[in-house]
Formats: sequence, structure tokens, C-alpha cells
Amino acid sequence: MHIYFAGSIRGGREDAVLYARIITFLKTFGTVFTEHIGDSGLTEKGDEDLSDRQIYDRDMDWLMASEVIVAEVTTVSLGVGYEIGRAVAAGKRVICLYRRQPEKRLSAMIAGCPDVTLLQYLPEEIPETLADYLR
Ligand code: 6IA
Repeated sequence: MHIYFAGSIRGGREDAVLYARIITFLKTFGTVFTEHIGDSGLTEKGDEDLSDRQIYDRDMDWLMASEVIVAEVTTVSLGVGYEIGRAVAAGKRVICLYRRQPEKRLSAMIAGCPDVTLLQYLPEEIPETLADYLR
């Protein structure tokens, strides 16, 4: 199975360590195209090797080649929201992971989307919850 993991980059890298944990878990189910998203060395400032257009083209190719998209949506990211929308439009299976926040609410465009499976979780619960949707 090919899995596209989506997580915030320019939206903020606060959860990068958690992304790496999720990616390690996802790799037990298949190939994860976007392993670099869990790289703590990747900052919002930039991967200077590729232009924005090259990043966009590569990521869209990977997204369309994936059977399932797993998005961590706690850190708000325009790019992750865009990827979710494109994946839903393409009829892909989309799973969003969200950690409930004290004073924030998840966008209604994700929380209210009938084509997205939304899993609310605590970091230590990731494996048990997600596994049921990947098999
Ligand atoms: O708006 P964001 O940057 O937070 O969007 C993050 C999402 O868009 C991720 O799920 C990625 O799939 C994709 N994306 C955005 N920027 C990149 C990137 N490098 N490399 C790979 N995927 C990306 C941009 C350079 C960066 C280090 C600033």
C-alpha cells in the first residue's frame, strides 16, 4: 500500500517529532512517500534544493499515486488542508488525526467533511486507533 502522510511545514513545525512517530508506525503498513515531513531538521524556513513549483508537482504526483492519505491536522496548515481537499476530490481514502486543543476547534471543513475519517487521539494512542483503518 502507498501512503501519503501530510503534516504542517510552513504552518509550523511544533509537532515534527510526533509526525516522525506516526510515519514510523505507517511504514509497518506500506510505503510512505512523504517521510521527510517527520524530519526535525526540516524547518518552515526551507528546503532550498527544490523550488515551490517542484515541491508542488512532486507532492501532487505522490498524492495521486497513494491509496490512503493520513493527515495530522492539529497544527493548522494551508498545505495540509489543500492536500486533503485534493485527495477527497480524487476519491482517496482520507484519515485525519487530531489532538483536541483547549481553546481551539478544528476547521468545520475538515470536521464536517463526510468523506474524511476523523480520529481524535492522544499521542500515545496512535497505533491502536489508526491500525483499524489501515488494514
Ligand atoms: O502549508 P504547509 O507548508 O504547512 O504544507 C505542508 C504540506 O504541504 C505537507 O503535507 C507537504 O506534503 C506539503 N509541502 C509543503 N511544503 C513542502 C516541502 N518543502 N517539501 C515537501 N512537502 C511540502 C517546502 C520547503 C520547506 C522546508 C519550507
